[in-house]
Amino acid sequence: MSFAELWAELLPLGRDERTGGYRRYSWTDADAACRAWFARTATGLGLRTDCDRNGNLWAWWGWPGEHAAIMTGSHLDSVPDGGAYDGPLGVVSAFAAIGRLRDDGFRPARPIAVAAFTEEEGARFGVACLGSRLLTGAVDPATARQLRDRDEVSLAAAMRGAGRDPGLLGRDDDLLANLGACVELHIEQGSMLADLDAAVGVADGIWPHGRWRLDFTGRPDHAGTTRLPDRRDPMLPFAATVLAARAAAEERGALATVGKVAAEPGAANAISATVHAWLDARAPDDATLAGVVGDVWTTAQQQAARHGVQVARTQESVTPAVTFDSRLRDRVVAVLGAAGRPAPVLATGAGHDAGVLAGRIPATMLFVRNPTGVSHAPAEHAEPADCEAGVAALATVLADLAGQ
Ligand code: HGY
Ligand code: MN
Ligand code: MN
Repeated sequence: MSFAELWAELLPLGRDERTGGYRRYSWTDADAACRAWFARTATGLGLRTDCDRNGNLWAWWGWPGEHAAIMTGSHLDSVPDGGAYDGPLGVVSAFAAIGRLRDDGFRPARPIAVAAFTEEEGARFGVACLGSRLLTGAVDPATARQLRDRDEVSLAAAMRGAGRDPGLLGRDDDLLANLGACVELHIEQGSMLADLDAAVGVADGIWPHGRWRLDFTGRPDHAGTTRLPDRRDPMLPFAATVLAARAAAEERGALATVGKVAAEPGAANAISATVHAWLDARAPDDATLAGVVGDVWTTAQQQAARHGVQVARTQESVTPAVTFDSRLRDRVVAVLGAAGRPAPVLATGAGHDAGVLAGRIPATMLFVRNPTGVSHAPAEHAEPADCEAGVAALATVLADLAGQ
């Protein structure tokens, strides 16, 4: 099947009609529909499919064992009202590239595996790249089983509800031993390729980044009768903390965002009891990231004390700086150049499963041009011709890496 046909089949799954965004959260009905699409597509290509102990999906061209596989793919889950391309572009392109190699009569000397990692966005259970972190042992399985979504459903319960055994979660060295290298294709989540007038780029590294939950606990009371000096309003230190995040990012040349907040109990005419806020921070190096988070935390504590509010901080996930394997990167750049597809090398502030796997196996990424740079939003887009260029580039790279 062509890229366009595969893309069209996946496109309606998990799409919210009102916003036009995707709500593909792990272990939900939308996720199950995406998983069924993955299995159907892989089977149609004659690939053997498998779900690993951590819920990640695999499709194998050739048998793992004698030679370590070249793995590609990405993820199918989304942020709330995410775009169509972040994740799925890498999975669809992987299947399309394999179809193209098959049609060209290519016979891999080493296996090729397509992966779809679970909960890459951490949109339901809070930990980004949860599936690849569990696979590599970067997350403790007992802790992961206890993660809870906004309705207090644990990951263990959600997996059981989807027919999976959460008792099997954890580092999987046998599977990792079958993987020789990772090449994840992804839409660019910025506009560097558009500025460079290039359809496809190669990743150099990923900025260190992480997310932290801040819980401000005050005293709920009446909005119309409580005198201002008597209030312990958690909204006030929260608001100061949002502004501090912006200031710290500006001062240190970093990025900091509070994109999610929940005030409880949430009455318009009452002072809140608690405010939960999530800080996402990213920086060019680990020390700068620590500086930003330290600045924000200092303000949160000072402002909480000033307003008689308690504040607590929980680190939900942190990924240190990733520098992708330079030999693999150079080889990919050379192979694409030789094929008449020159690809510039880019760094990114967005996190990826390839960045987690890079700690265990040589990894690299291909980026596909995003004309506006918008991502994590319904307007995220890539032109069909650029998607085809991505498939061609991925097929070229896979033929090189799996051909000997
Ligand atoms: O949030 C990220 O950086 C990625 O898009 N998951
Ligand atoms: Mn994303
Ligand atoms: Mn992604």
